[in-house]
Amino acid sequence: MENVEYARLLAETADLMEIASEDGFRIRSYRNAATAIEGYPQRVDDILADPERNVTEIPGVGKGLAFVLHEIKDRGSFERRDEMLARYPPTALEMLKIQGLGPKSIALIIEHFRVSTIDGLEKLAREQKLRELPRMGAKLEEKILRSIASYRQSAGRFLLSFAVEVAEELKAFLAESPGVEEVQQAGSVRRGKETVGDVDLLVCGGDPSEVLGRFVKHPRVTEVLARGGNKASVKIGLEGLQVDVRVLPRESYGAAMQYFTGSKVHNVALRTRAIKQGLTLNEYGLFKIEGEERVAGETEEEIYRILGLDWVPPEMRESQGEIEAAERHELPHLLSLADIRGDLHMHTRETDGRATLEEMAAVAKALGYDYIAITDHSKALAMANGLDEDRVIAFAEKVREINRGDLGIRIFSGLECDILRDGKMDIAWDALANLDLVIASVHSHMNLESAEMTERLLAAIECPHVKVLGHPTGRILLHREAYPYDFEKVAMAAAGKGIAFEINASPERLDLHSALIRSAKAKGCKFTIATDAHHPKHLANMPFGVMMARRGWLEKGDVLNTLPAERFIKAFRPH
Ligand code: DGT
Ligand code: CA
Ligand code: CA
Ligand code: ZN
Repeated sequence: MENVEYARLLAETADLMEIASEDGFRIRSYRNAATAIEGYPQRVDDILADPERNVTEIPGVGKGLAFVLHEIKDRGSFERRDEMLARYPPTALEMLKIQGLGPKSIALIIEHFRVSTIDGLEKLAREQKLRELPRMGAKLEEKILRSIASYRQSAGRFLLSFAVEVAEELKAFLAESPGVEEVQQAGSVRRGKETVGDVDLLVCGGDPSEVLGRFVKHPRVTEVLARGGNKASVKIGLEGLQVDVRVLPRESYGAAMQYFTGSKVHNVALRTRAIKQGLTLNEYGLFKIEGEERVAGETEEEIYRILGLDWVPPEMRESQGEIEAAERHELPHLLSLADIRGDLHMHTRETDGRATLEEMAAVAKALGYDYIAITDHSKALAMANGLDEDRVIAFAEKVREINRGDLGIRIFSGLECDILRDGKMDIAWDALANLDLVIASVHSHMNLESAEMTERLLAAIECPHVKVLGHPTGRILLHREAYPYDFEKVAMAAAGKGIAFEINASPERLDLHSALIRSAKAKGCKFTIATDAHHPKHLANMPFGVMMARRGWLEKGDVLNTLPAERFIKAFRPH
């Protein structure tokens, strides 16, 4: 069993215990252990199997939890989980994913109506029955119906980061098959879409039946959905992510890459264009309609070239004007990961991060960065032990001191300062003035009306010390929608003041959406890309942020942390 699976059983049980309004301490200890186990570099299975070791070495895992982990390893569940599942069906867990519905309300709904599925919940809201319960009304019913709709849209989709991890592992496995020359990702993973429906892998060379026969026996495969001459579809792990694998000869590999990378709308546009030239395009190649002669197929480049187009980077293949730009030879020269010189959003033990400034700096240095900004939380986030004015000032002083030493990487003193409900900064301006980089972020009151949120953000960027708007729409992929506000108006104001939009590279956020990136760029805004790391390993998430930037057509010049340190720090508004 993988660590994520242990973590999931614990977190799930904590959720059910919350519905049962059990002791908060127990719930927290399960949640903390789940987080620690998920991020632990060694496999719980291996530790449990080793008589020389004890799982209590994992932070947050005490004796009680060690016992639970052993039980999970032995029989795939544990006593408390069984108790909870006897009381509530697993479908109750799904109800927790509906925004606007907390565990207390769910308990009430289950008790009162004996309803514990999303379908049942939807019916109750439609029939206006939820309002019979205390503290529930028409507004909440509407909200629940909206949340159910958005939940259904995201159901069956997975985070890009998870899909990439699975794809990389299977790619390496497939590449070891005899005769295989090349294995590539296609589909939405190659396009860098923030959530994906399934993983598409294309294998070049090798005997299809041999390659696929070996593939379906991979230890992470839990179910074989389909198996054809040159194609197999399987499900992976408990999560049930689908993976499609196709094995192709060299002569049509480029055509298959083009076709299966998509997007569907991009392909339709391309095929229409081919037809106008008397050509037909499919997954086997580009052919003359008359005579069926193959004119291209081995590489994507030749297909685009014969169609009179520059090769279009996969992230742009969404039929958003890229074909017209490729025709005019005006595709942007997209930013790449190697252009990034520093990471600008991260947390340390001072607040809710897991490592020290020095540990974060060492990993950032190993990644080849010239600089980082340490941006812990401000005091409004009391749960995270956010910094008050005194700690802000002391921190800025400490960073000046550190930079006099020889850390080998430049540190900027920063802060992720909460934007209060009224748009004021959570920290007094004269304290903020000591810092190199203030990121302003919303972490509370996310359900304001659009007009009020717009005013709030406009007020926030009035503060002359703010340089970046952090995770600008607050979305949590598959969980929480972006909060609504007049984005264009805020982007216009931000551009005027020299405030950058952050592209948050944390895989659960990937906040900003590509359409908003393009909209902000059109208004003259600049951007930063940053990981929002709470652990040194999160610093490795930068490629996801770069992918989002590429989906938003950004070039090196649009992104401030491509600049050398001295120019970077002067690139924002003047104080
Ligand atoms: P996903 O998996 O929902 O995140 O999105 P994709 O884009 O990976 O979609 P998927 O896996 O269904 O198919 C992979 C690509 O194959 C898709 O982007 C375009 C191509 N494709 C699939 N079905 C069709 C089709 O009916 N027509 C055309 N033109 N292309 C298709
Ligand atoms: Ca796909
Ligand atoms: Ca697919
Ligand atoms: Zn934040």
